[in-house]
Amino acid sequence: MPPSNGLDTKKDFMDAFETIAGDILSELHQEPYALPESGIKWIKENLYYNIPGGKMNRGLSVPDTLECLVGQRELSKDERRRAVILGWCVEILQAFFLIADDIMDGSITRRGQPCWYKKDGVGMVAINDSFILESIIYKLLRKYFRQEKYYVDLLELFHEVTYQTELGQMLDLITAPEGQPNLSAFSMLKYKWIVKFKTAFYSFYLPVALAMHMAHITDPAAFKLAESILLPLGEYFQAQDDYLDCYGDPAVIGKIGTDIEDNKCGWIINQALERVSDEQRRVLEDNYARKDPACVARVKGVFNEVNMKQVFADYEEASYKQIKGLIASADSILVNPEVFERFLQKVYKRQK
Ligand code: GPP
Ligand code: MG
Ligand code: MG
Ligand code: MG
Repeated sequence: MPPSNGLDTKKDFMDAFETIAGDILSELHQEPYALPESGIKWIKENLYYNIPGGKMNRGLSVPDTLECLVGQRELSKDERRRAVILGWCVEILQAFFLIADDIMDGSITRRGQPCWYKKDGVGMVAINDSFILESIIYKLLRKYFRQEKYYVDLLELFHEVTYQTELGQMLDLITAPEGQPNLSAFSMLKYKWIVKFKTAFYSFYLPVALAMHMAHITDPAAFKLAESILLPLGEYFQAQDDYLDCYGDPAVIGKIGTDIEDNKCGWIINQALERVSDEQRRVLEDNYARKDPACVARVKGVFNEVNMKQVFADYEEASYKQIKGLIASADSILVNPEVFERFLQKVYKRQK
């Protein structure tokens, strides 16, 4: 369930963005940076264009999780403020990934506006802009957490999760060579590996693990338990993303799907391959990975013939039950299961 004070939390969260952006820009005004005004303007636009504007589920879940973890008492003002900063660090990591991912995937829109690299005058400067966002995470961690005993844990966590995501992105890309469909290179096993690494660690494990560090949890078994529920939840979340890439409404999801054109080893194609006849498989082989709308339509035609909407609806129910089961059997002494329940409710049957 969302927290009872959900609305205030969102407002607090947005207010903190202004503080963070102010921190970054004012440091750049001063020595040793003394960044020329054109650079200040550019970074400001990078920050405001790319960081806010999403669902902010990942970021909001840091204070939300911390609240669950401390149990009965209220968070102090300082604890909340710092959990919110960590939440923004997750959102900044996400913005860094998305700028780069949209270039690699050749995407057109994101969050209902042109992808950053597609904007007039931006182009490949976007690559460097994504690197800058990554660096800003470490500026903020240093500014707000350097004195904490768990500072190194935060650094190591961000570094490890970034590495995991990059490995996932790598396999996502090399399994999808441009214009060269090879459907026999796909499998559900490979799919599960890709999505665990490219999505689940940073989107689900990271926000919870950050809050756990803030709550001074140190038992490795507690982190393992969190992983054992959040990684399957992340897999289900990415399957939804893949489903929405094909069947979602661009006006609602804020992006135009490219997975079929991009030869992606996604959830729908893998599931369809388990259900097609030889003839349907040939249609997929001849039309997958082609940037021609008629080819995309033929691929979608086969998906419809093998009932992928229903297959996904069944998968969604089965995933929900599976994750409910994981939560029910989790050791509640290690982590309050409400942490996982809130996440599950946020993503179950999402349309965007
Ligand atoms: C989601 O894949 C995965 C990412 C955004 C991680 C990118 C990682 C990098 C190291 C750049 P996706 O392409 O399906 O996402 P979307 O549908 O939002 O484009
Ligand atoms: Mg993408
Ligand atoms: Mg991608
Ligand atoms: Mg996608």
